[in-house]
Amino acid sequence: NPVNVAVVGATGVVGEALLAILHERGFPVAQLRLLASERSAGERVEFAGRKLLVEDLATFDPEGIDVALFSAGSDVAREHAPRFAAAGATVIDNSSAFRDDPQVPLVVAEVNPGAIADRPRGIIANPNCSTMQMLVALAPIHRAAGIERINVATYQSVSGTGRGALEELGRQTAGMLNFREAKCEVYPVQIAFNVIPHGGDFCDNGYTTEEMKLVHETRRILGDDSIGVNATVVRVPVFYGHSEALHIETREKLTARQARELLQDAPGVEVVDEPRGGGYPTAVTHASGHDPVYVGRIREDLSHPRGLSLWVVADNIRKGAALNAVQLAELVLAGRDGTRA
Ligand code: 2RA
Repeated sequence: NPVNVAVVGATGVVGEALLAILHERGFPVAQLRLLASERSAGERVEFAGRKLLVEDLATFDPEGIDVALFSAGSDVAREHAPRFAAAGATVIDNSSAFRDDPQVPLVVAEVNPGAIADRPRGIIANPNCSTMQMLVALAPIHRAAGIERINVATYQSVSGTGRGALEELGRQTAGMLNFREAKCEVYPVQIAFNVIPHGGDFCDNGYTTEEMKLVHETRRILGDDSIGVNATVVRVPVFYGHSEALHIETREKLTARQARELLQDAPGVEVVDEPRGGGYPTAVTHASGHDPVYVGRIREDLSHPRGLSLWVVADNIRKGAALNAVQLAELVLAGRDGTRA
């Protein structure tokens, strides 16, 4: 049966993708309410050929909302998600606000969908985009051979930082091609024609919060605190699509062929792995605007008897955020009317 849906952060990059994906997937929407900050309230956003009014979150009464999709940052989620849940909505939050909360399941639709059943706070947390794509690729390998250690270097597109970062990359690129100085407002240093080894904030241990998300979220979602994760997060001058170079060590030996076959059958994965120019996935040629997590460059690590290297690419706004949130909402509805997805 159609349900009443609220999208909080409706004017953001992920908010826009949430609306597009709800429509594309024919999510059964009865009433759709678009919520954002006072600054954005009053704008109109398109959904299914209609222009809907964006309302002010601060004064919105969530009574009657069945599913609330939040993509408005941690502060907004902490302040408003509990009141939506208290009013009876199931909240699916894209921020990091509740990812460490034992009373809030942290769920990747293809990896641990059953976890959504236990949500005492009425809130479900969507993992970080970089974790999402990594675990869609690694979960099948972990189940088959047990993963002991993951070394990951990410190449994260600027859309992960938001609309302002997309504009900054565009402005700097055009400016530099016209011999103008690069103005840095969103990033601490120039992003055009550069790569920046910094995502989020710095921690006392020398890692950044973006890197520590990969550590904590991986262990929680795979349910194994013994997995070692060593991450380096890098921002790259790409608009959409995160790429990741993974080097893993498995408990049992897995050959490249076995890994490739596992991944070819894995839900949400598309293997692009040919030893030729273009025989691998990239943000521009494959991921941007599409739903699968693409995996290529699958090879046995020459330096370790049970090592595997692979290259994982996905659209960080779609599968990395909006698509998974809608998939979780579909699972909630399926669970609601008893027909397990
Ligand atoms: C980023 N994963 O890419 C973070 C937030 N989306 O900046």
